[in-house]
Amino acid sequence: MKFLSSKKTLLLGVVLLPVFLLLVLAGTKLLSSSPEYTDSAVELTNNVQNITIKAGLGYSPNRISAKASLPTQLKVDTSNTYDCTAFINIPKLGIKEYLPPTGSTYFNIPPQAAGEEIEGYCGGDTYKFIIRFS
Ligand SMILES: [Cu+2]
Repeated sequence: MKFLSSKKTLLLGVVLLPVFLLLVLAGTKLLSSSPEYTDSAVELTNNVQNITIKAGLGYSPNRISAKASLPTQLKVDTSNTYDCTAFINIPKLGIKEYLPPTGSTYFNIPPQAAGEEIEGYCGGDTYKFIIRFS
């Protein structure tokens, strides 16, 4: 009886330990994986960097990688946007304003040093975007 129960315990350990380790590993990976930064919304025209994001139930893209040391224009597009993203707050640029429900709004961003990040928030601080310069 005692032998059987210790064998059972061993079996349980053999089965559960890898499962446990796998879960820990998956959890660690999930925590360490940061959202992907994209430059798909960045376009260089006549040495001006144009960034276009869409506002409406979040900002898209919301992780943007841009080039440092370039004059930059941020274009925020709305299209029937009536949620909190229609209010935009970019503390570093001193911007706090309402966007039209539909349209394009342009903001000038002076050249940024490598490593700088500019964050923008919606009216309720629930949605956020980050432009990372490098
Ligand atoms: Cu919000």
